[in-house]
Amino acid sequence: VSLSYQYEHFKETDLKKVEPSDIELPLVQMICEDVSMLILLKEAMEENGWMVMASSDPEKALSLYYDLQPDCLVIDIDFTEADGFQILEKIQQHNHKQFVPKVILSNENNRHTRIRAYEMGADDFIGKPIDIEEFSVRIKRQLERKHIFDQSVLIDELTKVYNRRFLFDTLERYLKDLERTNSVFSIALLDLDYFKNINDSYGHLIGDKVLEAFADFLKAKLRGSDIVFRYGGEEFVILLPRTNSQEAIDVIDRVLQEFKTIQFHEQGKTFNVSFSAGVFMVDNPALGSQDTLKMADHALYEAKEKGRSRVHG
Ligand code: GH3
Ligand code: MG
Ligand code: MG
Ligand code: MG
Repeated sequence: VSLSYQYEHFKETDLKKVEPSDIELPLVQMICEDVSMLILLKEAMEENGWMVMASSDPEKALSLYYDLQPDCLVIDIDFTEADGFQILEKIQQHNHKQFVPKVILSNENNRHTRIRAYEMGADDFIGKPIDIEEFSVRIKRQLERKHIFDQSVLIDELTKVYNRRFLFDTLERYLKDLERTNSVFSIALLDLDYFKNINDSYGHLIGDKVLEAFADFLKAKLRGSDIVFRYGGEEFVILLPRTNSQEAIDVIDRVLQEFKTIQFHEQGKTFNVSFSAGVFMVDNPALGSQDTLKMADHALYEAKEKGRSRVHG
């Protein structure tokens, strides 16, 4: 009883201000043939609180790069056998939409090599001998750039929850996991009721405030593992990992019962807001992300049809 109380308490107070991306430490991948330097730089970076994945074998490093999706890649191009630039070239060829800053280290700290590195897409070039302190600061800058990029690409500006683009990425990942590990999940599509009336009565700025408050409320009331996305206008999606249909309906209904009692005060008037939700449990990996959303949308339609302010599964 006391454990579950602590968990309840923790999730309501502490987790709501923490974005998933803040919980994870930055991951730096380093490729370098010189093992003593590799160890030196790895230790320096770990002292900064970053995770470091280091390897001296270019082929292994490449496959690790795709598996781990690091936040920064450091390549020492001074290989005795291989052409270090080829590593950068191969990575650039496979570059999907992800942005990963790449830092080149080399003994050849000359104009020609630097230009070649930048032309091939390097974000920074550090000549040897390496000053550890300067190295740390320069990597830190790259990690900051990566963080800012991820935030701007994945987060909805108004509500600060994840955006639609990240929903589809995440959904694809969940569907792959389902195929591999059989881990079912549920998806909920939430749509605020009569939202147009709020805009019409109080103006769009107040409408925006309600959307922000709703997103904050969802983040505060859901479990840390549930992820909130803004799907569009006044529609939100929640992904509930390892949650069956009935559990998901119960969770979303509990949120609804609490949310609709909140009183918004504006222009001397008081109003309440409710939402309708469609819940769908995903246990068939053959469904694509579009179909998955369609199923949740059908359920939402039912909830609206049956009179709104309710959850339909
Ligand atoms: P119901 O869902 O219950 O059927 O009614 P509704 O009035 O919520 O539905 P409808 O889809 O007709 O209207 C949604 C409104 O949401 C229309 C649009 O102007 C408003 N809206 C969409 N995005 C935003 C936004 O970012 N800010 C504000 N203030 N309003 C928005
Ligand atoms: Mg809508
Ligand atoms: Mg509508
Ligand atoms: Mg609506």
